[in-house]
Amino acid sequence: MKLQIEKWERWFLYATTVMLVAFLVAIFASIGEAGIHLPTDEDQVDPNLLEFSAYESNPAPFNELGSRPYTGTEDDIEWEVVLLARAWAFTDGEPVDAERGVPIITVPVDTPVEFVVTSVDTVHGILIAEVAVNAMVIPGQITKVVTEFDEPGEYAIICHEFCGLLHHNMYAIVEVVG
Ligand SMILES: [Cu+2]
Repeated sequence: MKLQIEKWERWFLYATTVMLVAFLVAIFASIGEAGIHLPTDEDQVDPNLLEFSAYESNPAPFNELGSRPYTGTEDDIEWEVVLLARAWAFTDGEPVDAERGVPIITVPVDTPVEFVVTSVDTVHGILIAEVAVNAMVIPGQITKVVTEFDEPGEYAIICHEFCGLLHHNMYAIVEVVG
């Protein structure tokens, strides 16, 4: 007996197959071309060993916080900003700005900058709305985001994962200088 499949159902089966293949291709392209992968041990740090203020004895790279020329191995990164997050503040290792009460982090314009961030307590986030920085900051996990600022000026870097009572106060300022 011949199996009867209604015309539109047949088309739906074709469409489903095409989509599954397209998704598989997308997964392999993201691994191969874009280098997107699951976190590994390399991207982790023991959050119990991290101190927010007395950071000098933290595991690397969080023993040297701040904004400076990039020292890593990637070719296309020129500047790095290493930060720590906690409820409810970011720190770049420097005293907070006396007037604003938050860190002001200076980076150069038109330069690929890598932000390297982790949390000492709970889940936080980093969002810089004007550029493509939007990532979770998880205790034990090292968050790395690369971006570039085309215009000098001030950019807010805010926590966008609700992290408790004073979540709305949790931000820092990136000052882009040209
Ligand atoms: Cu937060």
